[in-house]
Amino acid sequence: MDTKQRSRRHFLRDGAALAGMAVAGVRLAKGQAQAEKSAASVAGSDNGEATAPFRLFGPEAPLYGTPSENLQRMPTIEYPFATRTPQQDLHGIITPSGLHFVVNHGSPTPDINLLEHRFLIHGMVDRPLLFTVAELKRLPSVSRVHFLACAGNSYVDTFARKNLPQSVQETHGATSCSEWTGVPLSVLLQEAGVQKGASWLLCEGADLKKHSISIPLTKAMDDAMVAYVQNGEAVRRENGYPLRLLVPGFEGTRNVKWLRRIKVVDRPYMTKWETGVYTNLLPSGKARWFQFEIEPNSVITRPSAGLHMAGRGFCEITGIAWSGGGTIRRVEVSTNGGRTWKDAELQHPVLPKAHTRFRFPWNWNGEETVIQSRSTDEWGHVQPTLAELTKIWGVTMDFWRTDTARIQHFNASHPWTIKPDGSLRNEIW
Ligand SMILES: Nc1nc2c(c(=O)[nH]1)N[C@H]1C(S)=C(S)[C@@H](COP(=O)(O)O)O[C@H]1N2
Ligand SMILES: [Mo]
Repeated sequence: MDTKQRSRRHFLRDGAALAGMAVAGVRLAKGQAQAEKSAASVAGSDNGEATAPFRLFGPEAPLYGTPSENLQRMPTIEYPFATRTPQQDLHGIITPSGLHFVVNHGSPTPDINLLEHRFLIHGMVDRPLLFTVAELKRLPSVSRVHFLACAGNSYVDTFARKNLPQSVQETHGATSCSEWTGVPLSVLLQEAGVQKGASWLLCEGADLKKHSISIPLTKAMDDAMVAYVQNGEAVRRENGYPLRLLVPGFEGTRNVKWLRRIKVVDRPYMTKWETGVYTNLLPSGKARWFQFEIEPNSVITRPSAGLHMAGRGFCEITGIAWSGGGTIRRVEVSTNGGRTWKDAELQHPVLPKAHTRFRFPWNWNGEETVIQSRSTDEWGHVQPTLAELTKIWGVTMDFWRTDTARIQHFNASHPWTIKPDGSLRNEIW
């Protein structure tokens, strides 16, 4: 019997066993058909027959594997070159590289030749240095798990798209977490010899519009790195191949992709991205700016808006928490619209400046309710509710709703409403 026949037999036998299970059986069969269809197209089968999934195993497997289930990033409305992570479909704390969110500021991902790429350190240094990627890879390296979050995460689409159907992918899809490997920036700066009086770095990418931004020297000497690996393999092109700056815990925009130049300087350079865009103009006419660190944040990823409750009874509430300030110490969950809070369980490892997975066992009684989470980091900073954040910023609720406002560093506890019919909605309003 060849593999094809054997697989078909198993399929028939299992199918027969499931036939007795009314609803679940039908669903599974449907899902299986879907999986076969996508597997068939991945494997290049021309007829898509029932044995197709088995062609992905064994010697016929593609040399570079393909995902078993076809999850997808989704495009955003604010940038043409931006996509979001499907948080509702992910487990644990690592974001698969192919699902890491992307934000390009108006430039397409550059097609950089590995051998031709150069990285320059100059400015207030004793010895300007020019590296090839191979030369960087000869230097001492480190691997660390860190989240990367756009400062616009958890706001932009939450409010700007208020009339559209929403999911956690839209509201919180601009944070992802990877194991990054690279050279500590402190090693490179020590090699270059930073001169007295230097206090900032101007960092520049090789994209068409040369994204550039200032980093304080103290942070660069602390835990920043020039990364060339993401989750064990070369950084994805859309995430900065062949080199990206990683500034753990700092807003995404400081993490320059396609890094080609660091100039050591004695002041911030007031680039477009730190003055005009990643700032918050307040009603008073003053602006919040140079806010580097991502504050304590968290969101329930399952169940969340757009998903459907499987029925009343047991439901594991799960989600992610993160803080640029360091390690998450505590996550609390409320299942009654914020009236009372209970501790969720933190899944180990709980790593500094990384996504932390939390779980909370719950029984849904079938009634309408609101569920949400809030995190506390190692500094004791607590993620605020929307009312609390409004107070902290000294604004009114209207401020969040102004269509023209681009709000950065929004970290209010995010509520999902569960309707009696089991549907989940985003009703932060
Ligand atoms: N060269 C370059 N670096 C960049 C950007 C860019 O447009 N060009 N976007 C920044 C912004 S706003 C964010 S949020 C992060 C996103 O990183 P990712 O696309 O790898 O998720 O990259 C930052 N680094
Ligand atoms: Mo960003």
